Amino acid sequence: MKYSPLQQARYAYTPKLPGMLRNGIAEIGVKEGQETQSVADQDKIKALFPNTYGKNEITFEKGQNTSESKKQVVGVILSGGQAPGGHNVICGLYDALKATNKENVLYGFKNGPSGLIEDDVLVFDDEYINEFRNTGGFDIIGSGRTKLESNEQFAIAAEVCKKHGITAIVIIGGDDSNTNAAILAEYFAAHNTGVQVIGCPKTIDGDLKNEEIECSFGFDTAAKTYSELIGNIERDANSAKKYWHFIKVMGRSASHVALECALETQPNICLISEEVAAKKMSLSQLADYIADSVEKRSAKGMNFGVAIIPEGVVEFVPEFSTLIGEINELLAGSKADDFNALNTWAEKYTFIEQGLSKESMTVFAILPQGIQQQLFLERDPHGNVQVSLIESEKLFSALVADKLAERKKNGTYNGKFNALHHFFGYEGRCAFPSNFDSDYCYSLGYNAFMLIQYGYTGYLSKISNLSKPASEWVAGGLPITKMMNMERRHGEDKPVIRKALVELDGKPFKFFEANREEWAVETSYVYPGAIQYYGPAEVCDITTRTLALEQE
Ligand code: FBP
Repeated sequence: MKYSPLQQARYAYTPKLPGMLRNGIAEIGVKEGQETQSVADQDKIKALFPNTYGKNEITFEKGQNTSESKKQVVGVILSGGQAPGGHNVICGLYDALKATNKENVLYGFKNGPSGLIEDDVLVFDDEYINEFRNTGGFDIIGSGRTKLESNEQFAIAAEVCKKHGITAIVIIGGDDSNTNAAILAEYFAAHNTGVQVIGCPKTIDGDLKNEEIECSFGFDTAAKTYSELIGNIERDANSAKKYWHFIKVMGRSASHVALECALETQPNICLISEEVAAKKMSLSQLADYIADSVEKRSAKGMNFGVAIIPEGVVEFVPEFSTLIGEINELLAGSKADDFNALNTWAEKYTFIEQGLSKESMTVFAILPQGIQQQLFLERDPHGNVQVSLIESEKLFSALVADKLAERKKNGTYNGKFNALHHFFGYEGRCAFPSNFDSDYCYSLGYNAFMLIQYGYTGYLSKISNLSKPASEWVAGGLPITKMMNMERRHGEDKPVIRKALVELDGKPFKFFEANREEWAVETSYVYPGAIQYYGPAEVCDITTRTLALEQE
């Protein structure tokens, strides 16, 4: 394999561990904190997790290692979408495991949770793992979105673990995967399998966080990658002065990524889905809001600008989510075949007109035809519209163009509006992890092994104090049940980790809110440039603006 100069250089990078984990395995002691309770629905969660509920919080500290010395055989799984730094979680886990006992073994289950059920596995050794140090991607073992959630699957998992003598499983995933990690931990404990389960918080979306887990890994690198590109586009826009750029950024439902990019680049517009839902904003209001900025800038001679659109925003527009619900109904079961049997768009349009409520038809009618057709093309395996595939950047620019045409007719606007469209998503998920993500992920993996070694199960590996230098980071563990509440999913009440959306009274949003009016009219762009891996710490080791503001 041919390596780029940067990849070769990154092999030599030594990730920074929290100060308390730096003295060698023999000097990592443990301190048990308070007993924990779930964030809500305590009685229900306790009843569902009788063996793993209410455990104590854990902090590691410099001291005598008092863990039991037994051979550990650990299996690791990467679950869900890629996030920069996943390889380093595995490297940290491997290094701690081998530093504790050379005989310890690390298995990697391939292509996500299905690897555990299918017993599709590899054994890590130095040569293999060294290829992946400080690199992006999940190709070290592959990832997948199969969910481990049924007792049948858990029983097979227990058999596979028994076959390999596995003592612990580490699941690297987002809120759903870690919810399932907690359920698996409970199952293994209830069935006396002797297999521990530890989770690690992953997702570029940044929505697996709370008072305890300060951020999920990958968010830092992905947001910085998108911000670099947005900054470059801003500078291009400000040079050519002839385009409005509509940029959709990834983040399936929460707008943390969009908000972070806005804080880093100060664009003219950034929609925040959570605000759209809270204020019950309509598509027309949102289009007017953007058109106001276009008009005001045009009046100052600036027929250019940049608007950031979060990937999931349309789902937060109340009228649009009602429309999606009705379309799902309209095409449920065999009705989809009737629809597909129609030959022309005109026939299909009549079918839609007859099936939708008057209100939803009004929303549907204002959409550009391309988006209308997308709504009927893209279905997930359950037959639902895949909202994340809707080209919302094109939707908003088309709606804004309509608004501007009206304003032109009314004589309030006389500018030029040329829109260009971008989607930044997959570009950011496998970038070389920033120094922050390299260090954070390695620490998460190293720490996960310490939790295993000390016998804990149903815990999330936790590294905190992240806005400070790594030497001041705090390592420990958090019982996953502490983050859970009951939510209605697919018609049933289920125990789940609460998803963290952007808080409208939180400091990151407040900062954005206080500045956005000025950014909408002036050209206040900031150009963050590419992620730097070498150089002064204030350039290379900075965290996100979100984390800095949250921990101010
Ligand atoms: P995870 O929640 O699994 O980390 O994935 C997040 C994400 O990157 C979203 O931002 C995006 O909507 C989605 O994955 C895309 O999924 P896929 O890779 O299946 O196309």
